[in-house]
Amino acid sequence: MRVLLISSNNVTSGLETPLPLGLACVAAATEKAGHEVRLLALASEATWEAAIRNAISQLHPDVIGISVRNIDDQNMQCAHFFLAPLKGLLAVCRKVSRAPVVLGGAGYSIFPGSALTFLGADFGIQGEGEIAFPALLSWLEAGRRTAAPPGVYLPNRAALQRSYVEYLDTLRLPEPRLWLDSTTDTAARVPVQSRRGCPLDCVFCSTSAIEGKPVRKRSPELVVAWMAEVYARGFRNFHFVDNTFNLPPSYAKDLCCRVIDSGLDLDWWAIVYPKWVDVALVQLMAKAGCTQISLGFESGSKPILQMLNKRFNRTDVQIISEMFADAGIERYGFLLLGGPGETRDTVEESLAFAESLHLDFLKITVGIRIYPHTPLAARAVAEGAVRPDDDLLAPRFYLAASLRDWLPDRVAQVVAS
Ligand code: B12
Ligand code: SF4
Repeated sequence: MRVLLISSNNVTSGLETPLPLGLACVAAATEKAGHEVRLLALASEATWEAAIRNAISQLHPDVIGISVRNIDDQNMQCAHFFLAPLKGLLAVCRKVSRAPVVLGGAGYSIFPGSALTFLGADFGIQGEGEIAFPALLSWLEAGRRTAAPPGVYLPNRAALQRSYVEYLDTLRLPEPRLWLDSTTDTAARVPVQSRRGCPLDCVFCSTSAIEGKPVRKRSPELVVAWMAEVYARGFRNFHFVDNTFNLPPSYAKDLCCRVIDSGLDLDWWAIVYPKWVDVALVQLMAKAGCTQISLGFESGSKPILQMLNKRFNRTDVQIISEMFADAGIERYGFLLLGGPGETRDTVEESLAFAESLHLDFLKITVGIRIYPHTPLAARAVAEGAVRPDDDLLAPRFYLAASLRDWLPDRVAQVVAS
């Protein structure tokens, strides 16, 4: 089959647009299954409509896959809902092609039923696409005679239970030629994924809908061999997109040792959970080329950390933050204010705590995006903050009622100072 894969992430609200690693993974698996594939990354196209028309008239695709990475920008003060412009994109595909349209991607996976209905596509795949998308193509080729493959959503029909690939090595990272062409800026940060899944169950988190809970790993040697291949094309900046780089710590250390042994001169960024970090890991990360980490501690108040189901305390954050500072690694801290139980006192405690860390950068978010099937969603329904039948696709946020008139201004004041 001829397959056109479109990265719809043409977000224009001033956000950094990441290279489409996820879609490239699907492209690699689809090509391996014997199909002809073209990947169109709209983020790098000035005029998306002409780009789609051109691609369709050149390829005459039998199937069009669209990657929906973002639903919104998680910004309660001025929420951008990215699915509305996506409807226009789908309309252009429909106008010039009769190929069925399949949705997938991180954002889509959180809302597999409601996003499919909203966008009016033919199929959707929740979670990783490397197995399910080629399976869907085979099913379409065979004339749809059996039930749709696991993980595939049809309009108004729930999917058969999806499964996860346990050994990620069976899903190879995509070859650079598929998505890093001669026009890609070699200064860009190339996303790299060594693990999938997060078992930590923070009350607001959507990750399990995308990647599942168990941590599934690639062999460190394969990850580093892949980075070397990308490096050989002139890229030295990477971004580990794993949810928790330091989980499990033994794996993180092994990965760093392999990078060090490879002798590659890398500069990379990772997401660190402020627990299970020791000096040895931090030193290995620094030696392997880590220059920046994001440290999502979210709060500096004990009851709020407990309410968010965080497994660390203030002392953990303090000690770990200092370790990274001592190693010369920049720390981007994140506060998430306004959740259940938050009061003016807990907010002030968190702000003072964040200041005491002397971070290199601090992002403060007011209000927590509510995702389906999370403890936060259940709480918001129980408190009457959202209706039980709200599918939460259009962005909804939790903000403690007593803080609504005060917190946004207080944070604006802090940011301005
Ligand atoms: C790393 C990360 C970032 C990094 C990206 C760095 C980089 N250079 O790549 C940074 C920090 C820059 C970032 C920024 C943002 N992010 Co972010 N990010 C992530 C994270 C943790 C991993 C994404 C990733 O790369 N995954 C690895 C790849 C391999 O997986 P994948 O893309 O999901 O692809 C797989 C499947 O989805 C599927 N698939 C993908 N495409 C397709 C297409 C088809 C047709 C099919 C069938 C299947 C399929 O198959 C792929 C392979 O298995 C996710 C959370 C998560 N765990 O997914 C959030 C996430 C995607 N981000 C999110 C958000 C909101 C943002 C921001 C808007 C935040 C902000 N306000 O700035 C910006 C948007 C930036 C932009 N312009 O897109 C949300 C999106 C949900 C939503 N509400 O919209 C997520 C889901 C986090 C969350 N809250 O749950 N992000
Ligand atoms: S640590 Fe991060 S990915 Fe894991 S559950 Fe918490 S917020 Fe989600």
